[in-house]
Amino acid sequence: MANLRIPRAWDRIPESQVTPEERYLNRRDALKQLGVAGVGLAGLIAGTNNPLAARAPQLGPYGHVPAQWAEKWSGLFPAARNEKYRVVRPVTQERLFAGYNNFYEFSLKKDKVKDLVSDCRVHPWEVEIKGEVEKRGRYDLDDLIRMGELEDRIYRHRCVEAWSAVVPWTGYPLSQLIKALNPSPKARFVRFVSVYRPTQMPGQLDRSYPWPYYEALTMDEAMNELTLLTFGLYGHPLNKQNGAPIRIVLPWKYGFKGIKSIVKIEFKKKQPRTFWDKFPREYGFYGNINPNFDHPRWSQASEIFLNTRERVSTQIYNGYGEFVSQMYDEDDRKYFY
Ligand SMILES: Nc1nc2c(c(=O)[nH]1)N[C@H]1C(S)=C(S)[C@@H](COP(=O)(O)O)O[C@H]1N2
Ligand SMILES: [Mo]
Repeated sequence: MANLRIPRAWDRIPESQVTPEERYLNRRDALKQLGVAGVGLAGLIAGTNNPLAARAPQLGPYGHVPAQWAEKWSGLFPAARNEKYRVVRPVTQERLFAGYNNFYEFSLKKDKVKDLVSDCRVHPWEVEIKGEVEKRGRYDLDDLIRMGELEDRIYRHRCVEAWSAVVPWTGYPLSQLIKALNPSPKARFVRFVSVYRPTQMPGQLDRSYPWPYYEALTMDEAMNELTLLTFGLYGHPLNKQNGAPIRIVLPWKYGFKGIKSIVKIEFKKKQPRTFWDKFPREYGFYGNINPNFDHPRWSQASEIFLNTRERVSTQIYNGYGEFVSQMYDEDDRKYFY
């Protein structure tokens, strides 16, 4: 019973917020993690007399929220919603978004990632800051999360493979961290590196990819108000499959730019290479969303909305042109793949 903390995931969700189906799935998942079955135990753990339940932080219902972060950050979640960023389509059910993941470190199969993440340890966690910046060094994530003002933002999410979702993220603008770190005027790009942990991330054993995953932005992009340094989603700390404990979210770019599980942030003079440069026809440096420039192997004119599986039209910059179009030339293909 070493895993007694895990049932907190579902016993704290207010009954009013879950459908009967969700309630069933939550309990079933939690029981599976305990390695037991039977309603008797479920009833016992969920009972209000359980002292563990009383102290429980708010955990997500769809698994693999790191319990240590959920506990340390229980006072920070959920953050206040910033209503400036509005989305017309309905929010994607967490059950869908947490079960359909691109996270090549675990698997190329989107529906399998969630089943492979449980042994990956994401606490404690440090992020190294280096390059053309004053405040270089190693930052404990529990300090880093307090270097900006957390807020909730609902953003559209669009994968380059042409599926899309609407997701409530929790984070703070990357610009707040960058200002606090005081980069030198020579810094014109920001580079990010994901964790390298082949014993816990089976996909990293596939040597056809140049692990660890790395990505980069121009300084203007990194400072843009939309660029969110992200620690949570759906009102709780990030699920492992969604990039725990820290990732980037860029709603006007294809998802591959939104690097997960970051361990290094580097300020650079020259444009850095990215993980995908090894596959030059696949995904470019900018990756801005544009229905008029197709991927070499498929159309980008429309996308499949995960909630309903309906096909909907793609919008330029995913609908965020008012915030970002000034950074690019709309006729230059280099910005749109
Ligand atoms: N480290 C790392 N970051 C990554 C990826 C990855 O495979 N590894 N996939 C990217 C892609 S292609 C997408 S669409 C998003 C998916 O994030 P999600 O699983 O939270 O939807 O993460 C991006 N960040
Ligand atoms: Mo993607």
